[in-house]
Amino acid sequence: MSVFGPVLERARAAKRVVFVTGAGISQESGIPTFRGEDGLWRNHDAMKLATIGAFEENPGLVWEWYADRRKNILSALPNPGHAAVAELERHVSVSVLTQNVDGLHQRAGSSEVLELHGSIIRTRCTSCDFAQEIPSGLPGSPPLCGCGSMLRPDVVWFGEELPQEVWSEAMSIASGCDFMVVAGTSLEVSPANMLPLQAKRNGATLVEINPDPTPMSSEMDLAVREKCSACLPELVSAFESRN
Ligand code: BV8
Ligand code: ZN
Repeated sequence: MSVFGPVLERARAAKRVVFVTGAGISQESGIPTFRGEDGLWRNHDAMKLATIGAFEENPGLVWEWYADRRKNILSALPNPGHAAVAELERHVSVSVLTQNVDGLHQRAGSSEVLELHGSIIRTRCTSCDFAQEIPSGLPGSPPLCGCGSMLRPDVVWFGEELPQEVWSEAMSIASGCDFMVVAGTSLEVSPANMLPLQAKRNGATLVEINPDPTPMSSEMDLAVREKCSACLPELVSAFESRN
């Protein structure tokens, strides 16, 4: 019996599947989560570093922290969890609303990915609209834009608003889906943690994939207490047997 047994029929009948993912789906690619024992919060207080205040106070330290994380991310590979999400597109329409900034869903082949918290692979200017994939080996920490202002990682820091167009698109995708998989996220961070309730309000079936419970586990139709890479490939076969 598949772990997805209780929701198999609804999975097979689904027209639009949405994944809301967090650091947990990338943990098996060797990228530390935020709150786990190997978490980023452990070595640095990421709550303090992932903020505009920290960058204004010590741009060099924040830039180095991101450069360090980016190096690890660029050498990481998508894992079977990311691959299964991408594979599912062969059977049903799939959108990925990710809190991750590591680009691994795209590298695994997912075609519709909304980066709610931006991307560590992109840099943008703190004053003009210059933005680009990180050019390697830029001098300076942080490097300067052609306009003379500092460059910064193109991520959303705590206390910063999510890009308006990304957020409203994510809300409309969540409202329009009939099956949502919440994978690898503690659902601690808002407003991303509002997406599952938005989907549920509009009649979607909610599945949580997380070895640990989250504050929204009681809202889920099914909680799979497993790691993403262990069970997501099984979800794909559930859709496959539909065709
Ligand atoms: C906003 C980019 C409004 C940067 C990130 C009090 C004080 C200050 C702020 C607040 C506050 N209360 C609420 C807030 C708002 C704040 C917030 O939610 N804070 C939380 C911490 C309480 N939110 C914001 O500030 C947001 N903006 O609200 O703006 C506004 C309005 C008007 C004007 C101005 C502002 C912006 C939030 C975005 C922050 N940026 N990332 C960077 O990466 O450096 S968030 C960061 O945390 C990452 O994106 C990460 O993804 C995200 C959430 O964490 P998770 O992904 O869930 O990761 P976590 O480690 O927590 O959990 C991993 C889970 O996976 C665990 O449950 C684990 O069990 C599981 N797991 C582990 N291994 C596996 C697994 N599951 C499956 N398989 C496995 N193998
Ligand atoms: Zn500039």
